Amino acid sequence: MNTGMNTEWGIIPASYEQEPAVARVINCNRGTYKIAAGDSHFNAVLPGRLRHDTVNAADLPVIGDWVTFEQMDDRAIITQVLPRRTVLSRKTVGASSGEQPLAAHVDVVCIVMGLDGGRNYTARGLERYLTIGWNSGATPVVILNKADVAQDPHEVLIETEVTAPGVKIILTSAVDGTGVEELRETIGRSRTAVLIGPSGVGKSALTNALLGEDVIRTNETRKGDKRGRHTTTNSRMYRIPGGGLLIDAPGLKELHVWGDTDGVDAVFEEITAFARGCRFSDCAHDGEPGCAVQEALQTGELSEERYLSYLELRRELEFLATRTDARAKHQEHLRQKKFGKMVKDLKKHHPKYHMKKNE
Ligand SMILES: Nc1nc2c(ncn2[C@@H]2O[C@H](COP(=O)(O)OP(=O)(O)O)[C@@H](O)[C@H]2O)c(=O)[nH]1
Ligand SMILES: [Mg+2]
Ligand SMILES: [Zn+2]
Repeated sequence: MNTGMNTEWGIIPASYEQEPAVARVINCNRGTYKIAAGDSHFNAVLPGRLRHDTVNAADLPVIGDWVTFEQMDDRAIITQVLPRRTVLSRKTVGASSGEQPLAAHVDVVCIVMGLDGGRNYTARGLERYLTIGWNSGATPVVILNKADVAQDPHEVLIETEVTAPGVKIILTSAVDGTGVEELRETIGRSRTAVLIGPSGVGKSALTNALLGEDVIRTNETRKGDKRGRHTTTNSRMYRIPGGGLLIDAPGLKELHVWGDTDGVDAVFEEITAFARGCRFSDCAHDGEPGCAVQEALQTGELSEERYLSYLELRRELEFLATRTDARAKHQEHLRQKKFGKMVKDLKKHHPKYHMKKNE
């Protein structure tokens, strides 16, 4: 299998290695981009035509994307977004049910939670992040940060093993350096990792620890600042000394899951295992006869919280699937309309068609 070409900015997607100008999006801030190819960096823009022709907003470049470009002096014009090998997405905030990609071509999705109490770590929140982590096509990893101030870090570790079965969990502290080397190894040489999680859990502090310098401001420096806690307003990619690429994504206030229900099945591995014993293969585990999941709930083998969370996440994604079908139909309609107009214009202006008419 052709897996693409390895470069200092990661792996160029297969069959595009020979393109003369391929670069990776390393900074993305409200429609302006920074792209990198080898040692060259360019400020890049998207031509209006490309923006206009993109029917689905999710296909516009995001951090981590591979793009082709044309160089214009010291600037670049993005000409194409290459097919994504993996993409981490959430549902757009608000009533619309569109896809909002957060990072493309990632190998490791590091879900950061803070052990300093409060809402910086909840099992239900973690399940949501894990769902989009699995759905991205990359491998999720859980980072339990602020180990230095945790009451009982090892107890949390055991709890997390239940919430995130089969997922690597790393206990870290950006303050005393615990686990930072393990995190560095996990991200590894020439792989792309993204840090996601609620605001204030220490994503920027961990990035600084991995980079060995304070490149990003953490929230502390902004204390008393009215603009508040959301220090990271854009996404950036960093090269970690010794190997690996790291994306520090903006903190998410709300996490609406995106993707299909496979992600949920991966997060709730024990429920998936019980479900193999259900009488009906399409059992929704919501009151059907002969349901092995319900049975496990009765015997206490399955926790009620996990079960309810599972049903809720499945419901959200199933609802999304019906909306997405409708949207896909609409987009296909738009594409056909654009194509129809193109053919009509062509016929109108092309001499061959005029000749035929006059014959
Ligand atoms: N005690 C402790 N504080 C931390 C740790 N990591 C980050 N912090 C603090 O938590 C706050 C939020 O950190 P920041 O990196 O900005 O969080 P982000 O919003 O996830 O990027 C700052 O005041 C950091 O100094 C840690 O491991 N231990
Ligand atoms: Mg930050
Ligand atoms: Zn069932």
